[in-house]
Amino acid sequence: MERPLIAVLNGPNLNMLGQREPEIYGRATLDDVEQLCLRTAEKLGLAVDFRQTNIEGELISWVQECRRRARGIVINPAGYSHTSIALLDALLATDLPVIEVHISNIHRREQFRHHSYVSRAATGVICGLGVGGYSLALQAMTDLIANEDNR
Ligand code: CA2
Repeated sequence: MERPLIAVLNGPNLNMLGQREPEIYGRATLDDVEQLCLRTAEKLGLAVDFRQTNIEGELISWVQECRRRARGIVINPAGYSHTSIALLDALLATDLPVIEVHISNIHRREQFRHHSYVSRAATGVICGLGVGGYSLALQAMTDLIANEDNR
């Protein structure tokens, strides 16, 4: 049987992971995060399409594409979490389970990071657990998909 495809989408500046601000985001690079997701997916029997963009419209187009091809979306919208109603609308239109991931605990940081528009479209939110949050999100997604299949 074909493995369910999960899109793991990353927003702006996450390509710089591991290169600056290690006290906030740790030392893992985005390539390390992709490897972690691929290893986790292998164990869970999922397929992963891992992407990063610095362009809001591109992120929105990828979310729209997921409607046809993916069973779920794991997304770290980065700065767009706090600004983008357009990204929220795209996620709401997918009707897919969405798990929002933040590497840092946005609630312990500046006030402007405490609110995420995207959370309104999220089945669940994981924040503050470092890059391990991506792996946890894939585990949670496995359960969400299994529950859909057993309905
Ligand atoms: O904690 C997270 O994962 C964030 O989504 C990361 C975003 C930030 O705007 C959110 O409030 C929380 C920032 C991504 C930029 O990542 C960098 C990593 C290393 C160096 C510079 C930026």
